[in-house]
Amino acid sequence: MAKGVGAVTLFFSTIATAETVYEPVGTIRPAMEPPNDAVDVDVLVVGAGISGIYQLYRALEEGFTAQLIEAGSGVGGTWYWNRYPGAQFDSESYTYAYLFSEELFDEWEWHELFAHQPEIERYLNHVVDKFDLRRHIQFNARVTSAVYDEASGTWDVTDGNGTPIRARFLVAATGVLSIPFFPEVPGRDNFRGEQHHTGLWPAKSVDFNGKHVGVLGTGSSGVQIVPVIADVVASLTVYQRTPNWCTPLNNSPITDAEQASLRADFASIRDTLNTSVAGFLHEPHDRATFDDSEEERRAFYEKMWSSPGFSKLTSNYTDVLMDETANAEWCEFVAEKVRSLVDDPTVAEMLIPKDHRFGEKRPPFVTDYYETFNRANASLVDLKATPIKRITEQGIETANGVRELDMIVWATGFDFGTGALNRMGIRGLDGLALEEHWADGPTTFLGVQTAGFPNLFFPGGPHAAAGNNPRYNGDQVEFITETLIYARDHGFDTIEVSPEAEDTWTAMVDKWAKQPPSFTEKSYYFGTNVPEKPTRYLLNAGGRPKLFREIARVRDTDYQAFKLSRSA
Ligand code: NA7
Repeated sequence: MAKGVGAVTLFFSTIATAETVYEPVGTIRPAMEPPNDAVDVDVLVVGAGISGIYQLYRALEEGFTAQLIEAGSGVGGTWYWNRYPGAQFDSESYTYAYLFSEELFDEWEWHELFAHQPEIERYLNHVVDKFDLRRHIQFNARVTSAVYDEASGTWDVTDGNGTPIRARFLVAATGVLSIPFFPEVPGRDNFRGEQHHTGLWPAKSVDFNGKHVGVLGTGSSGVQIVPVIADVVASLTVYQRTPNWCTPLNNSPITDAEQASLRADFASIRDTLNTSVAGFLHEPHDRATFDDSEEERRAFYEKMWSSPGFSKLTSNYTDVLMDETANAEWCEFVAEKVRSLVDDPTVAEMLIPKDHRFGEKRPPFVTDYYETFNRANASLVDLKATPIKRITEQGIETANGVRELDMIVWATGFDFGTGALNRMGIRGLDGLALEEHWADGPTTFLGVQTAGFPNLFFPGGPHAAAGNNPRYNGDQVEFITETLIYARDHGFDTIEVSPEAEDTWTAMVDKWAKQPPSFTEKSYYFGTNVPEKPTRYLLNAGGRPKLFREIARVRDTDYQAFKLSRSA
């Protein structure tokens, strides 16, 4: 499609007026009515990740005209950009996937309990094609400015190609892990070899064969890539500032019998996932640590060690995150495992966290990570003992000298939560800049709206998930869609949360962020990984129960938390 105002207007007016354009595909219904004359589109979604795709689907299903713009050239969001070797789910595949269509659930067979990135990307492409969403998506378009026009109650959005779009509602589904963070290490541009950030991994295949590779960072991304490339590289140097409590992912193929039972159990799986506290299927345990004898505890810890992914958090002893002694005992068990897996006792000690307890930071899940350090070609550098001085043309210089490298992998994380939203040029009432409104950290209502920015929603952004992300983000998309329907049914076209409702929700988040079990400020969930970012909790510390309760209250009080009006 040609770029420019005319082309975009034509595109939107075509989809809005020709009923036949919406051929019934999947469960999407035809557009019910043409859009308001003042706008090109009712709902403009930004970002083709899991939340954005779902929001596009729901908006169309409810008869709104909708369009999605995406910076990448394909769908997937996080699962499009993070295509580094080893990238994979650590929530069970079928619990992370969409649940809105039983037909989709039935026909898609996940090959692994924890799918790898290529399969995830294939799945999301399948969803987009099955429900005929692709023609509503404009790729290679990054939003550079979104300005609210109070008179018309609409958003004027421009992308990097200069294409303007006027939307009634702007849904920024831009994700929490979309702005890669590079630490301020002098000389990064001087390096003559290849360098890649895990969160911006190139689409073309990266050749590790016979190369001397340095991996910086040992969060979830670093510990996933390390064991996968170890076989082919000439040497692998892992630069670790802080070790994490890594436990086995315990991935496995999904057998035909398991596929059949997943299909048969769809309704109960969906019900559990739609209501469970953390969005997983894992059964919570019913015993506290010291209810059991030492021998029973040992056997239980072994069971946990062999259990899939997050069950070490969700199905562990009930007090493991609450009670210091209980936590310390589980940590000691994990530490012993590390010592048993790593041949060199000095390296094993380096890999055992000393500055935080299990669950105080987001725990990564691993496959053969610890064992990698038994290889002759792998080594671990402790950056606390020997900090990086600079990147040179040849490699990385620490207090111990320069290690020459062919490639540097930056697995150094993200400007989490607010990074993307604060960079979109969002201007609300009276030209208020979102990044100024949030200068001390984000303030939201339900993690979907902020006062002063009418008709702007941001599912899956700050104050959203703490658990299996698509489940929480899906709750928010559902709530946003319901709110748009409510406004339409009552003749309103402007929706803005009241400052009081926002203050109450934000105060709840800030209060609960400090209650155990909680992440510490060492966690990037407080933004402390990015210099000069305000230290403020970026998730919904009240979790899903508080979200459900507040959504019910909004319904029961006839949307009192919002100012609903009709634009001039
Ligand atoms: P994370 O979990 O934020 O990990 C980033 C890693 O990079 C972590 O080990 C950091 O060490 C390290 N880092 C950051 N800055 C530096 C500097 N300046 N020097 C050395 N090391 C540094 O990001 P991931 O991509 O691994 O995971 C993000 C999420 O993706 C994850 O939680 C899952 O949800 C999936 P630190 O711990 O700060 O000392």
